[in-house]
Amino acid sequence: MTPHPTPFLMPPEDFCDLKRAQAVVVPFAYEGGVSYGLGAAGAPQAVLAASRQVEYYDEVLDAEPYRVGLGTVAAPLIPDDPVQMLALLETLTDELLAQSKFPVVVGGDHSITSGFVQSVGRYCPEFGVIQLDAHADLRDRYEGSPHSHACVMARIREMTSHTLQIGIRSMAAEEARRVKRDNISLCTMRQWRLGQFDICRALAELPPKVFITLDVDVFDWSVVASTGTPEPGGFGWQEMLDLLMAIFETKQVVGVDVVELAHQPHDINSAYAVAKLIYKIIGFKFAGCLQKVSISSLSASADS
Ligand SMILES: [Mn+2]
Repeated sequence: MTPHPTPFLMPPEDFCDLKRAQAVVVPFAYEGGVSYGLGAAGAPQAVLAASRQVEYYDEVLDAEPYRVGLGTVAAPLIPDDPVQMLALLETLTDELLAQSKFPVVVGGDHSITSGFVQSVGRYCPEFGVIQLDAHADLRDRYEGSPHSHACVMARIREMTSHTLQIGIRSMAAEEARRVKRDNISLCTMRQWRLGQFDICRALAELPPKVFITLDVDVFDWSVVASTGTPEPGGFGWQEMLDLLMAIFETKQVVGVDVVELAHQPHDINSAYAVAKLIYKIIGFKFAGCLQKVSISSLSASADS
């Protein structure tokens, strides 16, 4: 795999070597599956650029998560055809999962997720998928295509029935019927707000290994404003970090993707929030093996 010339976070050179990296960021700039706003193709580059402003140190974990090894692969040339695009992402994530690395794919639109999940299925005989999203994405087809971003959870449910959807506040009657018929585990934004959804039980019902797909439209616009199909009234920043921390504490998360940032040049906040979110996620994943910053290492860095 080729390393990215300007990797995520720009860690010191030893720490972004792909061979020793435990976490690997994959920029995947595809937007052939969108139905409304454009900008997803520019998102990975904007996130990499914004990541240079993110501090190495995490004040909650009291550690520098990049020290586990945080690499970034070069942005691949992505075919327009959705089937070929999915096959390419599957090959990329296959290679990382085969080396027991923790892949974090930065989209791109949500249609890319089924390529990643396909390879997760190859390495984990049983796994669940947690979708954090404003939309249920359960339509079988949208605008004639089974590969639209509006159908991604329908495709994923063909690979595993163990799914959990959180943050939902926009869906069609066709999708609601499907949720009822197939008894799909789904927490609407309102149920979340009112505390009417038993998240602990829903997590316990999933297999130990899970994949997380995070559509940034799950957030409130005060956190991420630039997204392809925006919906008002989403998750707050700290609220989402607390939910993610709870997931990482109870599940073995094998991979994550963060999709649907639709980068707009006038909005630097959204790309920064996504970059910081990705670094937080990597910190949660490796929280158990991170060394806390000690007084001696602080004085050592002050001397250098
Ligand atoms: Mn969405």
